[in-house]
Amino acid sequence: MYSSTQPRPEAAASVSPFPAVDLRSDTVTRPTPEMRKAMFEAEVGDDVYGEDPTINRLEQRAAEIFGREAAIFVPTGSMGNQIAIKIHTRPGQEIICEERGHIFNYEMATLASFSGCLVRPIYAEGGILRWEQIKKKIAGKTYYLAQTGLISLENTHNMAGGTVYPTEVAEDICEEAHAVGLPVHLDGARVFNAATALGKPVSEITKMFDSIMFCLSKGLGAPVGSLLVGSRDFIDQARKYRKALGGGMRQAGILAAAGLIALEKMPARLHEDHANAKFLASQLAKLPGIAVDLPSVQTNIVVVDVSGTGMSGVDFIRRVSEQGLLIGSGFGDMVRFVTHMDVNRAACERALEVVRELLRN
Ligand code: TLP
Repeated sequence: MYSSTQPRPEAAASVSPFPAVDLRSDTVTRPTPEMRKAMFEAEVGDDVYGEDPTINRLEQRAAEIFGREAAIFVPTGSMGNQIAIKIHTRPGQEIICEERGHIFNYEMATLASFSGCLVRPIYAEGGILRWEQIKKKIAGKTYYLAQTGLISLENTHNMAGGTVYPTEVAEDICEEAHAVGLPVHLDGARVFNAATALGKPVSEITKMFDSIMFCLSKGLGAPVGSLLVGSRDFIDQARKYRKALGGGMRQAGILAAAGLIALEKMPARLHEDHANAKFLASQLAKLPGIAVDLPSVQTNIVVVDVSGTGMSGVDFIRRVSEQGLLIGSGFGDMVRFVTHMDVNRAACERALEVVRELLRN
């Protein structure tokens, strides 16, 4: 783990003569010229008063695209997830999610500090939970057991390598959970990547969930923002908790203007990132000491095990960063390559050359 005074290995400065290839995350993209123009020209108002026309348009479009009653703009995916958890649960309850899930590992234990809940994690092959596993972890209806309050799924599953829930598996979980009175939240930070991989609209693959969070600032390329989508009543409650968390913004239409372009136009190009990720994975798999589970590379994330190279994940990341390739860390000696709109095939080739060169030496 890294302290605040210690730089993360993936943040190391590049000494390569080439511009860095940044595959740490799809969060690193810069807004397109069209987004910047729209931000410059955005019509704005005070969103805490509900008076920002661009925010209102973005929320309405998100609700329409997901086939739901309402949506709310939030600054980050983490805030969207945590607001949903707060609404669905009561203090003292448990949340079931996959062991490598973002809400459990990367949201600063906010589900404990803000909602008073614990996680009941389950490890699932490829990050894809099945109802058979979940049902065994639901607390019995006994007064001395913390009760299960929520099931949360992640689609795509980030740290499992961008894996996609087969629609029938997710629907089975929702159906069975609802039958025992449990809500199901979707951490859909990259749900448009999932929809692209499945060749289905997001409205179809999310229709059984009680709430959905999705990010504009991952593969869709917006500089800031996520949306929480659900029923009118749910979103009315979310507005209250967004304010409680300090997420009530004012002339945020500046951000929503870029978000609208991300939402309307960027899903259509995600297949390019998926093709680049598959290309990277297939080439990395040929290199000595690097283990890649090729079938798990379904979207824009490639998680590989570098322990066979004799280097730790941290060392591997540092060594490639010195040659201008920035990649991210995963669990243990796993490292993560994420493709996005600011890296093309040539940049992927260059990234591969850096890894090949490192392993040659
Ligand atoms: N993920 C980030 C890091 O925090 C790991 C990344 O680079 O992938 N859900 C999922 C599945 C996510 O991957 C992320 C961000 C979030 C939620 C939170 O989004 P933000 O960063 O907007 O709070």
